[in-house]
Amino acid sequence: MGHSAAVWDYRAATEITKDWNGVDKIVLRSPRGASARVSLHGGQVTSWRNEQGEELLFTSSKAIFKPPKAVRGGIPICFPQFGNCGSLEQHGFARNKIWTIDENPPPLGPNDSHAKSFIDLLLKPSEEDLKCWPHSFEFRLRVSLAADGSLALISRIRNVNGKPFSFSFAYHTYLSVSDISEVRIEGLETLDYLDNLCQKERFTEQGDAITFESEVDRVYLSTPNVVAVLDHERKRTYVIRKDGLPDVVVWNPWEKKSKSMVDFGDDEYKQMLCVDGAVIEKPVTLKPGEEWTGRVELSVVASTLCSEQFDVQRGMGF
Ligand code: TA6
Repeated sequence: MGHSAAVWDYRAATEITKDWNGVDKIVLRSPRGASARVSLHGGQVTSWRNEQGEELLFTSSKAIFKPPKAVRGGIPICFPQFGNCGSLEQHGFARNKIWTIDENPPPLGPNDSHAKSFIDLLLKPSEEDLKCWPHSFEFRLRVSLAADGSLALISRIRNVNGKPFSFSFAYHTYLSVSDISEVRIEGLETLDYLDNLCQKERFTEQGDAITFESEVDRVYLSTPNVVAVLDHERKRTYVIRKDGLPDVVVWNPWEKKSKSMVDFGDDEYKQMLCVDGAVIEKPVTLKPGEEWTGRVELSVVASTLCSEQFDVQRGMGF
């Protein structure tokens, strides 16, 4: 599409179609051909493509596209919990609910970007939901695609004057990588993490970039607001900028666990890595009327840049 930015028809930048199960899906487009797709099923980003049309998020070839199972891939929204057991599903119910389009969202903050291709979604508990999680919340999610193709998600969760409640949260982000053994993460060095493979015991990461030779399932704590995932083979680096999300989940199931998941190919662990902006160690507590905001921005840069060159001080492009 040969639009120049000056005449880009932003109305065409956001279109609504139907998903695999007849649920509305929103397509966001940038002037230079990048795109993102968001399903009202779970408020889940199911695709994010660069200007060359390359898919940047992983979705399993065996994903189950049947509610209430969450689609294995994209960016599932995990709320009101992540990784806990108990009466709720392990990663909460938000990703298994049908969201609505929020026609009249309250304005975002002055620092939030006003990308012209965006969608505002809303999730509120049904009477049924209140039986299993008795808290009156409003969850507003803005997904936006900037002119440079970066993808931003802004979650605003408000306690609608019910009793105080606490929650944990994650943008469960399945990144597409060429070969997990050629991938490293920069930005989490020397941090403490909880290891889900050792009963959430606390360890300290060593001093250099994280690489992958076996299953990894960790929650890194008190992390910096910029983390880089370097895909050596594709000479591509994902830069994850976040705000309000102190923790980072890093997960690759490796071979044995891959074979145990029906909605995941036996060898697919080689082409994916979850790096999730999250708030897990210290759940958020909202008093009546209070609101929490969690932002993440995903962008891709050529890996010829070393991490010091990432524009860490660049404002969040929200
Ligand atoms: O820490 C990430 C994790 O909790 C893993 O233990 C694994 O369960 C992964 O999330 C996948 O979760 P999901 O609910 O998407 O199957």
